[in-house]
Amino acid sequence: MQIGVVSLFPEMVAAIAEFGVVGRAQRRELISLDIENPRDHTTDAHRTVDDRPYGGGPGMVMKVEPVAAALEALKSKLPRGCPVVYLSPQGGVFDQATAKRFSDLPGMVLLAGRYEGIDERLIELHVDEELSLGDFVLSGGEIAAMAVIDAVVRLLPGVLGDDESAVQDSFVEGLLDHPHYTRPEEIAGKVVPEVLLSGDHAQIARWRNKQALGRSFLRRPDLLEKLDLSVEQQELLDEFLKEQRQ
Ligand code: 9D3
Repeated sequence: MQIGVVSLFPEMVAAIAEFGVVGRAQRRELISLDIENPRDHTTDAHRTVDDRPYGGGPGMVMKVEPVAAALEALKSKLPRGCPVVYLSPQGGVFDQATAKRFSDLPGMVLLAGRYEGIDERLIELHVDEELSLGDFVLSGGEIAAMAVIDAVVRLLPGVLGDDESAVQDSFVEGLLDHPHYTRPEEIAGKVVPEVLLSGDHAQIARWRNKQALGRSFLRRPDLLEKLDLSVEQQELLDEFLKEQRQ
């Protein structure tokens, strides 16, 4: 997959391709990452990328011409038809389904804003999709672009090893994960649940499914409402809630 990013802080975005899963994907040439700085596409002596908002008010707005030129530079390097995605608090919320959709594309261009955002005409002329990470305030779009890159790249074929595979047991999809434990067996008076030491793989799977359902019910009821629980899952959840009350 060919990924393009427009950012006034290119070094910040480049860091994503140095570490971990995305770093390995770039070294193995499963992805390419091209970053264009609008400042390198200015034509004035001061290299101006922002200006005051028409209508007044605080803050600055990113100018059309340098951002449009940066976008065009990327579009000439990437496959035809790659979507331009603007990261902004006004976008719909990015989720796993969106990550999956992007992972099926040959490329994508991510546009990270700074200041109060970009001139609205850039959105009308060049942006295909506007996405947010959720209802909190960031200082710019770079961290959001990096989150999208991370979520998408780990879904690409061959990026994850068998050990870390993103392919989940279908039973568990749409739920929170179960708790995890490693050695030692006891620490600070806290012990590992006995079933995990039993070697009974059917019972271990049952316990993990029950924990995933119970935690999802308690912490993220919105996730459970989207699912149609099987009779078996409903029984496991009832059992979790009974044990919870004891
Ligand atoms: C007048 C209020 N403005 C500043 C507090 C609004 C504002 C402008 C620009 C708020 C945030 C930003 C920069 N944010 C992003 O570029 C951004 C973002 C976010 O802030 N939260 C969640 N997802 C995203 S995606 C891009």
